[in-house]
Amino acid sequence: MNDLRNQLTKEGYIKINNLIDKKLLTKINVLTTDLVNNQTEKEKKEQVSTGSMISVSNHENFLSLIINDELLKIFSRMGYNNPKWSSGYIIGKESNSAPLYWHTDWWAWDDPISFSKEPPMIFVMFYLTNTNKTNGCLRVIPGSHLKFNEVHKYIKKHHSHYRLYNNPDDPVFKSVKDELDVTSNLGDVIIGDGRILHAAHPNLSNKMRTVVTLWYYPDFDELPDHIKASSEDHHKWPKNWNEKSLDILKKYFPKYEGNAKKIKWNRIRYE
Ligand SMILES: O=C(O)CCC(=O)C(=O)O
Repeated sequence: MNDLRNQLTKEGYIKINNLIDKKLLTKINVLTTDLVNNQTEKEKKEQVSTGSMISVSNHENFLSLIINDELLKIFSRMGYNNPKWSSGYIIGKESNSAPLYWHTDWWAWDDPISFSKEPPMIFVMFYLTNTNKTNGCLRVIPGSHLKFNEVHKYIKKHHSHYRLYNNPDDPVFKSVKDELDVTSNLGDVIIGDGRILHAAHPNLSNKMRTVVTLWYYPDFDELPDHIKASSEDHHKWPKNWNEKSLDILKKYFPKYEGNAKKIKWNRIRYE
């Protein structure tokens, strides 16, 4: 196994510096800033802790990140030669906004696959500005994709509850001793095991801080049938893209046509 794959397996995340064309990201940032600013007051109130949650499937321009040659080369270096993309969000944290709560992105915590060494699902984060502790960079608990951590015990409710940021004193928003800040520069990507505990600092700067997070199944075809079947609820096939873009996306979109029974989603790890 190569270094990147080793590090992802051991720590639960990796950062690749200077991978994505900065001009492309700057253009995308203009679009995302518009989209975030155009949210309704209701949407803003429902997403105080996360910041905006706008699906990339609504906008064709995100194909350049979803099927990005440089990213695919990294996947291939890691031995992921047949990755499938499932969904993604534009997460814009406005100036002076709240911290993001501790969470994992994985959804099958009742299933034994959750405790396998290899990541069933990964996230790829493209931050559209440089990030640091002041403007809301990512924080992670290295190793928590595999090992149970005290912070797992803090997470008791569904995301929709924590998003409201009703109780800023809840420990899900707080810094913890095992956490590590993952700062980034424009052009870097952060790839993480979907099971790792992660959060973000509040954005205390006077500028918007946006990340585009995309989720992939690095080895979809190797997953057990009931996981493939259940994963469908995560997939966001775009409705309004043109035929050419959909045709490109098709090859990277997960497909399961068997009859396996879906399992119940569980986003909370209890042990
Ligand atoms: O907003 C961030 O910095 C992190 C986003 C995140 O945790 C996620 O997309 O799962």
